[in-house]
Amino acid sequence: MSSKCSSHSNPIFRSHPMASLLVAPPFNFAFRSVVFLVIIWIGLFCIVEISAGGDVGEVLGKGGHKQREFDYFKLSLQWPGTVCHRTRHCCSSNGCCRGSNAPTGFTIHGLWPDYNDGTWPACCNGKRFDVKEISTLLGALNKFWPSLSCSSPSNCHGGKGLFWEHEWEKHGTCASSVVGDEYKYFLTTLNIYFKYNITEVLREAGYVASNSEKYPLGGIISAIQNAFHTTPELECSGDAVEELRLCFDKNFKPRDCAVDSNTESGIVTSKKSCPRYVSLPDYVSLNVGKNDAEVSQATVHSSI
Ligand code: U2P
Repeated sequence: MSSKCSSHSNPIFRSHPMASLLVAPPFNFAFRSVVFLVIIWIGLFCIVEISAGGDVGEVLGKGGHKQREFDYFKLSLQWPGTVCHRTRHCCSSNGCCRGSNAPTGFTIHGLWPDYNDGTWPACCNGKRFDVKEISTLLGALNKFWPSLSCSSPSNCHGGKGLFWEHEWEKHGTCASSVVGDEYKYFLTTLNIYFKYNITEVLREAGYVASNSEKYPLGGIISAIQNAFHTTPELECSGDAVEELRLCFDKNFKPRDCAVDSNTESGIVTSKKSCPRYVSLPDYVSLNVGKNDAEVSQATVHSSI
């Protein structure tokens, strides 16, 4: 018996590109279910990534999941003259907005435990940041580890908070086997930053903040190699140096950073790559008020 409803006899089913979906209901259902599940899975993955401030290379440990022990430290510094250039409006928590008290040399971004394969753990033990634990360090932190933005970065618990909260919860909790608790994470980072004074090394080599000079990238790298026997990692925004990173083994002896896929003999080739000649822009600070440094300190104290 020939059926008039047979797909073979119906020209619509034969010619329409979606015909195969229409003629095979069980397959159609299974296929749609798979697509649906894949979409849900991708969505959930994105939510977790975004809420932890995820980046390529990050091994997530939301909820304090155990992650493998890290291999080395990366001290990441930011050049305010470049970062602050993005400031469109001011607020008291933004170090760029301190008028004549705005930072002029490299400030701390974070001390990051990293893996040799170019990835890093994040959000490790589920502990929460408590600003009271670092109350005695706030003067130094405001000066040398300021936020250079008005936005509140994510913490590891689905919320937002201070820049220090983001750095400690995301990175510091993964370094506790070596550095210890929250207070020690900040103290250790400040000490390393003071000991390996990149701004000073560059100044001595003649590389100072300027809005007119361009410096050879090779010269900057050599100055640091000569001073600390290690090769820094550099990131730029255009030709302006934005970040400079120094790596250390777990005894805080300088070592080279893991070669990431974007790096080729010290010259980074990603979109943040530095050209052969770079600048160290001088920042003309926006001003939130006449006593900006105090405003910033007060902001932190009031949240204790
Ligand atoms: O480079 C973009 C962001 O990725 C995170 N990062 C990068 C390199 C690395 O070795 N470790 C690491 O964590 C940083 O994220 P943040 O701490 O700012 O959230 C970096 O800014």
